[in-house]
Amino acid sequence: MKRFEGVDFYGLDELLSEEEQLVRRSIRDFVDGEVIPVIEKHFRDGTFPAHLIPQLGELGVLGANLEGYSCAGLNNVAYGLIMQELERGDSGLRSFASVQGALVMYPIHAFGSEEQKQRYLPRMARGESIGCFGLTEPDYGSNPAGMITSARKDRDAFVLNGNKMWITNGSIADVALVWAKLDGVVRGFLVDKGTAGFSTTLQSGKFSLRASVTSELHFQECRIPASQILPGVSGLKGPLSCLTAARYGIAWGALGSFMACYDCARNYAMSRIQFGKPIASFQLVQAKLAHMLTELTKGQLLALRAGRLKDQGKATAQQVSLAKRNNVFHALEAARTARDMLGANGVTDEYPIGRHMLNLESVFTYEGTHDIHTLILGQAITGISAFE
Ligand code: TGC
Ligand code: FAD
Repeated sequence: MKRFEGVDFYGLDELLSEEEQLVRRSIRDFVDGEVIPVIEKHFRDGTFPAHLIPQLGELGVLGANLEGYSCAGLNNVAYGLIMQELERGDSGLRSFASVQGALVMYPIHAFGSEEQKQRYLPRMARGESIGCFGLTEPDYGSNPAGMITSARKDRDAFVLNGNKMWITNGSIADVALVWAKLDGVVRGFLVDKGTAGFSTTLQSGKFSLRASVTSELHFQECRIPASQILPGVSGLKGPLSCLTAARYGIAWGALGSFMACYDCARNYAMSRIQFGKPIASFQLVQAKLAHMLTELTKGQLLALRAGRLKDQGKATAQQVSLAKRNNVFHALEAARTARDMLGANGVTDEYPIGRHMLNLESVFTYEGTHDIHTLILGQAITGISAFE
């Protein structure tokens, strides 16, 4: 199989450290060797390649940018490059890693008690325990502030009631981080698999992220020890700061899908003959490739700068929104263009483009829809919130 060599039109590799390039190489090789050979079948069958989880742990992918507790402690650019390479394989694999690392391990690391950190983080870093993040509800997606799921204190316990929907990893998770209102204030609760009153159902019928588990979570008088509340945060900024961590990874991840589509379309255009010539020789086809490469390069610059700012502790949530919004939009646009460039072959799963294109429809919607990020930027520009 041909080794993927990346796309670097602007010499950005010169801005990466040796360690960052090594990390990227190891995940790139893993994706070429272990993911790409099996992913189309998983997508077709609607199954998650769970056999890869121990290797993700060994490679240090899970919670890679966290310090201590068996986490790799990499910088945010190396972490971003990991997300990029995983999503070049499949958005479902990157989703798994995003949820595990940014949406469950990060909040335990940032807001958990020492006992919670010791109990959950090392096993999650090794891939021995899986997490899911329950924020979205059937009636509250873009507006999580309205959530209905509630918690009430009862002696030495909290009792949860409500339903969460569209939860990645839900049915395979050992622990669910569930956001619920306690006396009207949003709080995070760690609910272990098997707790009485907690059940999950698999959501089927997806044409997108088929190689990823998506579930509903149900809580009915679900009683958890009082020690399972995240002590370090209250209010909506708890879940929203997790989202900022995950959206950063998605800004990089989308570049992986983008590169896979660009690379495939370019190779196809070079070898597909019509009217006696490779289609790559036609000006309209070249224009499509030029547009893709331009947007890919701009997206790479954005992601790299966001990573350097994050490493300096200076990246704002609004800057992350801009990068997620831009990079996912252009990755999806490129996937659709690449699909067109392959003609009828673009609608088969002999090529990865259709799968990336369908996956990116979810990525466009989750972690804040494109329009929600537009409004976050609108507020940053004008100082006026469109949500109130
Ligand atoms: P608002 O009044 O603006 O803010 C409430 C409090 O939160 C703070 N805050 C943030 N903190 C950290 N990071 C952010 N991005 C933050 N945004 C806001 C804010 O400062 C405030 O703090 P305080 O101390 O004053 O209380 O909240 P709002 O209710 O007006 O909502 C704003 C809005 C609409 C932007 C927000 O609700 C939003 O982002 N909605 C989108 C929901 C979303 O993205 N859901 C994703 C669910 S998880 C998922 O999709 C996983 S997919 C699997 C995968 O990742 O692969
Ligand atoms: P809605 O909020 O109903 O939005 C519908 C449309 O209305 C969108 O176009 C939106 O942009 C638009 N809209 C909404 N409000 C406004 C406004 N004020 N102004 C203008 N337009 C507006 N959630 C989790 O908590 N955990 C997970 O692990 C998770 N994984 C997911 C996996 C998949 C495969 C998918 C598809 C979703 C996942 N989600 C998860 C849920 C995801 O975060 C939500 O789907 C997303 O936040 C949007 O919510 P919604 O689907 O209810 O759409």
